[in-house]
Amino acid sequence: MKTRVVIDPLTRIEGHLRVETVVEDGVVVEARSSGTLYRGFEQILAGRDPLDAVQLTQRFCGVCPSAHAVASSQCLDNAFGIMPPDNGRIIRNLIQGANYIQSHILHFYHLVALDFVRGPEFPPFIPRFEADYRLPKSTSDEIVSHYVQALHIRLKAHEMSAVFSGKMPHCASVVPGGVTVTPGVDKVTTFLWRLKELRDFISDVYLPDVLTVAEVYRDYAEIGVGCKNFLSYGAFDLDNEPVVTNRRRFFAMARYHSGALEPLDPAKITEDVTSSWYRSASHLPPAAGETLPDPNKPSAYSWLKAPRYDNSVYEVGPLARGVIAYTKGSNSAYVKSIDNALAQLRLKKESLFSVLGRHLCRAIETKVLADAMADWVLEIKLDQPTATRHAMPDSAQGRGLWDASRGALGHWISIRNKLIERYQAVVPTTWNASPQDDRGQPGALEQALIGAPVKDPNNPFSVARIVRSFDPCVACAVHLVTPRGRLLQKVRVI
Ligand code: NFE
Ligand code: MG
Repeated sequence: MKTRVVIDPLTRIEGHLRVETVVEDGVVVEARSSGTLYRGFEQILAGRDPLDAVQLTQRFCGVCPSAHAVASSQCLDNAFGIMPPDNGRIIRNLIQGANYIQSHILHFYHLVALDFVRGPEFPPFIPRFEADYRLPKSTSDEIVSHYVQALHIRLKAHEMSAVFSGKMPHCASVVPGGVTVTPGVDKVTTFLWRLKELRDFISDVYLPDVLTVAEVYRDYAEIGVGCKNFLSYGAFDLDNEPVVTNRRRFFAMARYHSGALEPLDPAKITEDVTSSWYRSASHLPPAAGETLPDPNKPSAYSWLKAPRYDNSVYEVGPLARGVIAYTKGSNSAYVKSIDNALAQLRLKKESLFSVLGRHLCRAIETKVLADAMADWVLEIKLDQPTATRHAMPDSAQGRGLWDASRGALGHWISIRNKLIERYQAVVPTTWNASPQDDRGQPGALEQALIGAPVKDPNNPFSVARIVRSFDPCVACAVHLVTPRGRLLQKVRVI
């Protein structure tokens, strides 16, 4: 018997995501992921001063504004033909690093832990799917206490960012050419002090909690597998090479396709709109992208477009970065941490392609990154400049390719008469939660759902766990808000 299971909206994520599955004999056989908001930022940007893009694109989202600040300023660096000096590069990395840390801690404790840990009997811990809580009460209570501690820790990460970004969310200091902040001993020590507290929390609380949950939910190392193609633009620049595909990054730019690492050619990225509510042409590269809404398009079911690389579906995010780092082997701390986690959980490398693999890689990269940031902050040279000057060209094109915490983030600009002629962003959740493309291939999240077990269609907790393992953010992904009914959680079984 076929049963249609609709979760709309899928809660505890940013924005409104609707997930519809068809379940047959206890297994998902069809899945549709729909971004249900249209935002229209790309239209807002057209005709404005290019320098506004760094501030306006940060308003896509309050969770990952730092990534938009960096991608947008790198997009303008590229259009202006400039690169930041070392200090500008390092301080952008530190601002972005602070945001990865807070975002990953937010994801585990506040967006996902309650899928696995039974909280107390009052909001926000209820309502919930009532099934499959496996941890003893004492362990659950301890992780719930860390849920509260994590709220304070995220504040520290925001403060750490604000030392150099001026404020959080929505940084003030990131500009084309670098950053406007003047570093001093006071800022470096304040940053280091906050970082020490965060590193202690990551090593002593966050990573152990993820491993504790993983141990009792080891079957989720085989659930939510996905397309097994991974793409990352990389992040955290280690040199000032102008050509981004040649630049050395702490997380490497690469693709993992059919089990092997391949270079990434950004010219092969296009966005299909057959299943999306747009009347613009399908299969356009983002640099020539158009965003013309058509809410009555019959073939469509999402406001998200479907980004594809060389017509293939790719997953982006911490698992993509983890698989690339592990296969490449050049980031030894990352490789070692993944090996340790797999050994502790008695899992094979292939188990990374799963719900658990996404959570493990997210926690591990938080530690590896926070450790590296302690070295980076000491590379700042207090008497050196932090920004390179630019001249506004009459006409230019630029692109910024950079991994946000949730994965590959691209900004593309076209400048004409010193104004923005066209601005396009392709964000991580658009890659992951995309609908079917022109060839009918389901998106990465849809593929992860197909084949998943759903024992009781009235209680589809496995679907929620798979979706949330991607850390979807629909605010980022569709860029306008239309009012909708404020349903807390609706599970419709037809
Ligand atoms: Ni709204 Fe974002 C990140 C970006 S996700 S959180 O990380 O860019 O699509
Ligand atoms: Mg877009």
